[in-house]
Amino acid sequence: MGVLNVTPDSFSDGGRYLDVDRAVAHGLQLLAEGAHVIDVGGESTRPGADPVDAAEECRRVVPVIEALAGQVRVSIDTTKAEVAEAAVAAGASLVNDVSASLAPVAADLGVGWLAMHRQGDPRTMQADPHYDDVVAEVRDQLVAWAEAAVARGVAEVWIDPGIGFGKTLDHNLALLAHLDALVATGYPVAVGTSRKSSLGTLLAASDGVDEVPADDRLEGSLATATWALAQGVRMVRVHDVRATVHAAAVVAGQIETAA
Ligand code: HH2
Repeated sequence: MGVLNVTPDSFSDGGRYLDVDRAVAHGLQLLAEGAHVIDVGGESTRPGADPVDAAEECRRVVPVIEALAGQVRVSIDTTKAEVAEAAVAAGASLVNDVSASLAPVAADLGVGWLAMHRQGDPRTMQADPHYDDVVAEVRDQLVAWAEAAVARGVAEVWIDPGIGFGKTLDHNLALLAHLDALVATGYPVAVGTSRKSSLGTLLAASDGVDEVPADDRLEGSLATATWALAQGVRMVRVHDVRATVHAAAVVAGQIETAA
């Protein structure tokens, strides 16, 4: 899943693809690089981000989805029913839902639904996240949402632990270390680590700085994406599609040879 943020303020690519033509060209480039799904978003979910109204979000994403949908599967990264409806009318066939609240909408629209775990909302979620057992709590919550969505009639349900959404570095590492617990639920698992702040902290240790910037986190993004795929995760949400496809092909070759 290639990331296409049509926003002024996303943490790593904000402002780059606000123009429709540039956004579409980037989406097509991600397709050419090997993406199977293009995830179009019109509102940043980064910690502290300001909310955007539905009309503005639709204005950003609908023309981009209309241009891409005939050529590649498109998901809509939104938390608003109105935006999901407009995006599906424009050709999107998967609702990527970081609020895990849009299962009824996906059921009505007859499209897939990706439920991501998040503790708190973007403005406050990194203030003081707490779990007694982060892996069990995230897994149980995701399974409860997924079962409810299936009962409502959603035919395609994905689960995602929501790396960085109301989680400390240790929470993120525990979830990545135990992705097998999510895979064992039987629901297809998606994960997004690409360029995230935990990687900035981890990569900084060897550089002797506090945090490496978002555009210098490729090694961490590739290491975590290939780790996730090797654990049985079915989809990784990434900015650097070409590098991820290459890294994943090498790891897949090793796994096949070893089997
Ligand atoms: N992470 C982000 C946004 N959407 N969706 C899923 N399913 N999983 C994720 O981990 C995830 C997501 C945050 O990254 P990004 O889109 O690059 O930045 P921003 O939210 O600032 O637009």
